[in-house]
Amino acid sequence: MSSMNRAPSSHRVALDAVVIGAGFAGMYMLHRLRRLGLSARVYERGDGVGGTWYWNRYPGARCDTESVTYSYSFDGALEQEWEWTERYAPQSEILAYANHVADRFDLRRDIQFETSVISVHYDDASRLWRVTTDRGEEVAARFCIGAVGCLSASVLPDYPGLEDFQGEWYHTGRWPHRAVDFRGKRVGIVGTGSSGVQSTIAVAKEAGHLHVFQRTPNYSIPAWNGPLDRAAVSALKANYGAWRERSRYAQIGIPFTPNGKQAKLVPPEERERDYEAAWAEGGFNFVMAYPDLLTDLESNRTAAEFVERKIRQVVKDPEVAKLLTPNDHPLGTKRLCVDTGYYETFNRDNVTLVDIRSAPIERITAAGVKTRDAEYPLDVLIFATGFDAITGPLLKLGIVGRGGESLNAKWADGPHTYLGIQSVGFPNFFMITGPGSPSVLSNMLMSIEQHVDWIAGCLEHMQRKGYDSVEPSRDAERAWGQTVHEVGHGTLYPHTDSWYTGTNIAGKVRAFTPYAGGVGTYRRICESVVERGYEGFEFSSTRVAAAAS
Ligand code: NA7
Repeated sequence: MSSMNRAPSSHRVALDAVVIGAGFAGMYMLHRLRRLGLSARVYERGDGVGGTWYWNRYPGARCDTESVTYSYSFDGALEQEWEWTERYAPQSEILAYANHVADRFDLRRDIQFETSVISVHYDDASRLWRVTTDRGEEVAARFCIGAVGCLSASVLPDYPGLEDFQGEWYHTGRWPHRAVDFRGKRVGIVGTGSSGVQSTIAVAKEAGHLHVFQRTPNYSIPAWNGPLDRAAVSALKANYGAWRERSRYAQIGIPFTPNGKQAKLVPPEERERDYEAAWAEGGFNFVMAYPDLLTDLESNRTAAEFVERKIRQVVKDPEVAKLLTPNDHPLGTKRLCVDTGYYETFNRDNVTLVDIRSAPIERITAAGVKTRDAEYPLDVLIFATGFDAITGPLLKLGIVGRGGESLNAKWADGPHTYLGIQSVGFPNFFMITGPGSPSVLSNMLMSIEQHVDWIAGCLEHMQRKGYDSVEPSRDAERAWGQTVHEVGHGTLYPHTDSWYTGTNIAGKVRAFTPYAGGVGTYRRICESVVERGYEGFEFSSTRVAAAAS
């Protein structure tokens, strides 16, 4: 698939920009860099575009944001011509869309596939980034853009014995490029986050028997997925611009009109009606039913109790229903799951829920999984055990900035960024949906576009002014870090163990890193920074002595 295939090794190529990752962020970044007349190369470790949607090919993989919303808005013809078939697009269709975009904008000729970046070093003397790949190649570039995604560094549990297992095993985030046959087989899934929920539903339909190993139950909201109504899509497309604009300024990048009430103050019968309506609508907007569900514990409990009642109504075995009922965190503070038929799956005769909180997995054996209480023989074992999220992919790049300071050292106590776009000490290094931006608390495509547009605007500004370097000021970074912390701690998120807070990774510092003030508020902040002459950023030039615009 690669048009650049194997590049000559050990060549030093001077480029304007290197982009790391050819997912939706890297693809659109490349497109914008070209429009600025800049030379760019994208390095991508996979053999195709699509990022998250390239890797997560597990059965049932599907986007939790509706397809008409989770798509690029930068090109009117593109959004008109592409036809989504389902309300929530399956992975295969999103990957087809990514490939369509790559072809349509002729992106592949500047993407080097099957190439991993292994180090990214800033050269103080030349003021260039030196990017090294696993193919022994080193390129020098003025700008480097980390388009590595928030959920791309998959993690396996460290149970002993995996090497002894005689069956097949897979991680959902590294699924093979071939169909895995579950028919008649004994299958185990470890993990009940979004990937576990989606794969459980799909695998249960095929497997001989499925054991779901659950450590922590999470809340799942119905998607009510199904074919898209063509007339409704045509009506939306006739006025797509207005829909996109609403997305851009909505709380999570998905159009929604909040009702403005505090859940806990609403009379119970009225609240029940509101929750029923939100449940019938389905998806993430359930947690938006009242604006205080993620900031007020008492209000949150009202929504949580509603979902808990739904679980009891759907799941026939009361013991299984109890096990599936979350009991250690407010609704939505672990990433909400969105499903079509998850709780119903546990009514099937060929599905067993195994509580590994009370009887933990002790080891993987040749035959299967051994918990404290029993051994489960398996033919296929699926790890839906998640990712080193948000900071993980950036910290794996081996980034060393000005004066030899590594990003890993600088972020040892948690990430420090200005707007989630740049970090002091790493001039001309940009992050797309980095920590300190709404990142995972948003419709990712909308947030990706916003960052790419912002970065492209900044580079254009530098071209106009003759600057060749940009970096935030220490004060701006410190103040933004404080803002992210305060806004985050005004919510219920930081108190829950989750990948949002980094507690799923042993030894990772606990920090709630996304900006939780909303996609729209964040966008306005970024816009006002530009309006004030890139307030908080410091520009310089080897040609023009300048400290700010
Ligand atoms: P998540 O949401 O991190 O879920 C991982 C699941 O795996 C979760 O239920 C974990 O339980 C469980 N897990 C992780 N490690 C272990 C071990 N060692 N033993 C048992 N269970 C374990 O990852 P997903 O891939 O589902 O979703 C990631 C995001 O991708 C998703 O939110 C969407 O944005 C798309 P825990 O809760 O830690 O007890």
